[in-house]
This record gives sequence, structure tokens and C-alpha cells, in this order.
Amino acid sequence: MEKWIGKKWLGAAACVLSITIMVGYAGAASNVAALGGAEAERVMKEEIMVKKEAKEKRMREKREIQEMKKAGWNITFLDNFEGELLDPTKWDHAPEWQRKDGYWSDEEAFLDGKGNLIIQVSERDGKYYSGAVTTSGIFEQAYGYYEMRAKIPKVEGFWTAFWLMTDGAHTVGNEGKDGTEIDIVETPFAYMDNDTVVHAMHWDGYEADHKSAAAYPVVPGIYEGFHTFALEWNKDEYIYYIDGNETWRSSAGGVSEVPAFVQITAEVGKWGGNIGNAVLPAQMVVDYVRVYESKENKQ
Ligand SMILES: [Ca+2]
Ligand SMILES: [Ca+2]
Repeated sequence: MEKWIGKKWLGAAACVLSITIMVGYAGAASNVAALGGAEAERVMKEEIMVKKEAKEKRMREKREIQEMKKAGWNITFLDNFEGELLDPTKWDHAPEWQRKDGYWSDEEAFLDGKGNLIIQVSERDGKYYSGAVTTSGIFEQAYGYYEMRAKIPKVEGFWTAFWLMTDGAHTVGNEGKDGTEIDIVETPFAYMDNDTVVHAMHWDGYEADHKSAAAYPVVPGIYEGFHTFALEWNKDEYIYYIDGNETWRSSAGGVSEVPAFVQITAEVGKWGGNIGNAVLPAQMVVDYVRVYESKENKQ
């Protein structure tokens, strides 16, 4: 009996062993298949997540524009930089010419196909090239609310700028009322790790009569990730915002009364440090630009 039991147990044990081995093989085989399946599933889930996030982003953007409308601001210019090519009904490349220590080049301003405008700085044959886009001759507005969402690189030797410009900024006399260069944000100190940006106005030309006013707000983490940079330009003053928080207000030079065009540029020059220390190419990534007009403060 004991022997039989022993045999039986032995047999049962062998059977369990063989089942284990079979299960083991089957398990290994299904693990290989599962690995492929899991990878495919991971990729699929990731794609669904990316699409979901993109949809949520679009809805959030629409909601933000709706909220501005409720507050009395109608959108007059919007570019989310979707698609493959810069929209010629909204932007032009700024003229290719020497700017300080670099050259503006069409090649350095382009869409990344992921919903962003790239403003790049590159070195080619010892020369420095940077991107610049403008709405000059396409879109101009006096007063309003101007906003850009962008990620600024921490690279030495150049600065990015989101600014409003008009030919009137060159006209001497009548303060800045007949035209002011309004620098919503400039970033010459990005490489210094001091979290400082520049807001500025320039008027009465760029020679002996040149006048300007500027502020240098410190915003912790401003050179990490995306941020919004905005200006409210009304008949009384200019109000600057970063991430929705007021960073400066001023009516220096008298407030400009003439339409201006929008520019997003990178400038190579010593104000931004030594370009020789830069790791290039470097990119500013712009998610969107929005311009609104106030019902109460139309031009
Ligand atoms: Ca003037
Ligand atoms: Ca975008």
C-alpha cells in the first residue's frame, strides 16, 4: 500500500513536473507573444494618450479664448502653428539681413509639425543665423492684448524676443505716441540662470534722440518649460504679464497711438553673452500667438 502510494505519488509528482515543464514552455512562448503584445499595447495606449492630451489642449485653448471674450476681448489674430508650413496669411519671414552679430535667415524659422513654431539659431561656416517672423504688411493693430506661449532655451550669445514694431518708432518728436517699439519679452539673460527677462519700450528713433524704458522681472523657473508672455496695450498704459501675473505697467514715453505688427525673433549679439560659448543649434519653441481687441479700446 505504502509502495503503491509511493508509486502513485511518484507518478503524480512526475505528472505535475511534466505539466510544470509544459506550462513552463507554454508560459515562455506566451511571454514572448505577450511581450510583443504588451509593446504594441503600450504604443497604442501612448497614441491614445497623445491624442487625448491634444484634444484636451484644443478644448482648453478654445475655453481660454471664450473666457477672454466674456471679459470683453475679441480675438483678432490666432496661430496655433498646426501643420507643416508657416501660414503665409498670418506670417512672413522677416527680411534676410545682417542683425548685429548674426543674420536673419528663413531657414531658421519653421514649424515642427507638432504644433509649434521653431525659432532657431545655427552656426554655418563660422556665421550665425537666426529665425525671425513678422506680421508686417499682413496684420497690424493698435491697442489690444497680445500673448505668446513659448519655451525659451538657456543658451548664451543670443536672445529671443516677442515684440511689436511700427515704422513710427523711428520718428523723432511727439514722444512714443507716433510709434513705439514694444518688447513684450526679451531674454538676453537666459544663460545666466538668474530667471530674469526684459520688458521694454523704445521710441523717437535709435540715434541721438532715442529714448527707452525697461523692466527686469525675475520669474523663478522661467527658462524651464512653457510660459505665457503677454501685453495689454490700452490708451492709458502698457501692462505686461507672465503666466497671467502682472510683471510691469508703464506709460513711459506716452502710449503709442498707431498700429504695430507682431514679431518673434532671435537676435545674435553681445547683450546675450558670447555666442562662442553656445551649443548650437538652439531652439525657441512657440506653441501659439493670440491677439485680442477690446470692445472698449478699439483703435
Ligand atoms: Ca516719436
Ligand atoms: Ca500649438
